[in-house]
Amino acid sequence: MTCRILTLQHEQEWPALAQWLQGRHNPGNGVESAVTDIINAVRQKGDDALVEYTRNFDCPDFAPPLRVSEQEIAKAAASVTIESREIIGEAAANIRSFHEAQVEKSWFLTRQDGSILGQQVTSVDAGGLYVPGGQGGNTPLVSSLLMSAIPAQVAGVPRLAVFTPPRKDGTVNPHILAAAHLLDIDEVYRVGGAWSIAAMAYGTQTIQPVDVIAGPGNIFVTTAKRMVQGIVGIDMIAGPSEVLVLADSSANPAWLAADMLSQAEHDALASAICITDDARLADTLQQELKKQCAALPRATTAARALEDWSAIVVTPNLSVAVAVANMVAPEHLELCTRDPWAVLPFIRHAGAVFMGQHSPEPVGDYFAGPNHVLPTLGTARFSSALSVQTFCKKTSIVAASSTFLQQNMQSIAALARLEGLEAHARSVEARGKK
Ligand code: HSO
Ligand code: ZN
Repeated sequence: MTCRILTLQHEQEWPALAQWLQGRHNPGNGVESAVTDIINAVRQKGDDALVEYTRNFDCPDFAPPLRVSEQEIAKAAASVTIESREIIGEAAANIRSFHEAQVEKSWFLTRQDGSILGQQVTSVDAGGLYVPGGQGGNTPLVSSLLMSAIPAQVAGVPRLAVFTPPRKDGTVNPHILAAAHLLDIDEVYRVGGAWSIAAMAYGTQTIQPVDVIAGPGNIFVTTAKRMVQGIVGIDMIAGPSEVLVLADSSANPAWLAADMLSQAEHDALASAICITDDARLADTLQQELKKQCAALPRATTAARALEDWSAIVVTPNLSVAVAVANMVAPEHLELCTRDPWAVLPFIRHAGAVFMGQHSPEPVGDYFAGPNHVLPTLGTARFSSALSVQTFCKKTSIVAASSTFLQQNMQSIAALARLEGLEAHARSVEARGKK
């Protein structure tokens, strides 16, 4: 019960590996039509639909209110240990200082003719933050709340609303509430699933719609986000977790196995790949994976991910390993080589890169500061981590001077007439008349 070893010899074999991993993308039969029904029900019945779905999927005795009261949030925050609160606070501070460096300023430039042109950055008015309850409440992703809320706060979003599924007894995990409390967020709904995404996009009797929805979720949540995209903005379509470890003979196989398992334990559809130029390392790593996986509390999930979507890939040299890694464009890329900084310039596509032996991926999941909501399934070829920009937009500013208008009036009118748009031409020419 461990993952396969593949030996890549010929260049033609590389794309197949990347394509195979995309196979995890398939949402399976029925997901899209089920989600369409859910969205329609929420649009028609509002809060009643939310209560009904929550009863059916999360908590059989669920009853309104949907919103968690401020007293409940404060009480839950007080109920967790001081150590937990301090650790959450430390992580939050690291995440905040990293995201503060992402802030983009508005800018203006002045032309010789006195015109001013610019780009003004503003945040959206409201963000909806999804926090997965995690497989029956077993893995409440407290860190994911920090990762979506903090960039939104740094962007200056005035209203943030958190959505998370209740546990079987109708309550929300106290650590999630403690994190919300620490971040001064008081709008929390004990509503999850695809129906919460519909509520965020369209609103209900008691829930105001938002402008951007962010945060990871299961296939139903993700499919719902894809369907409401355009009505609202979304951070990304995030798939199951993945890590690609690029290693040479200097790497420690026990550590590599531990890092691969850290992603494998997330989800049976998670993927953990090691690409190495050292065939001996591949064998030892395979043994380590077997041994360490068996000793994990979530061994069944991790073993499925290892068997189905993971591999140790042996390449003739390190540059082939880099080429294959770029083709996969993984969510997380660990460079466990003698000189990771020498490899970095050749990395073209990855959500986040972890440099060297002392940067195991979970450091980034929780604490380093960069965001852990990252592009998956090869989408790192064209997209980036959740960031302050997820919650911002840019407005172009045009302040033409009269000199500019007089000098360019004829050209503008000519272009307008070339397009057959006479009213456009007259709009500028009107300014030329005395
Ligand atoms: N590795 C996950 C994020 C996470 N890990 C949250 C632990 N908690 C994203 O791929
Ligand atoms: Zn993780």
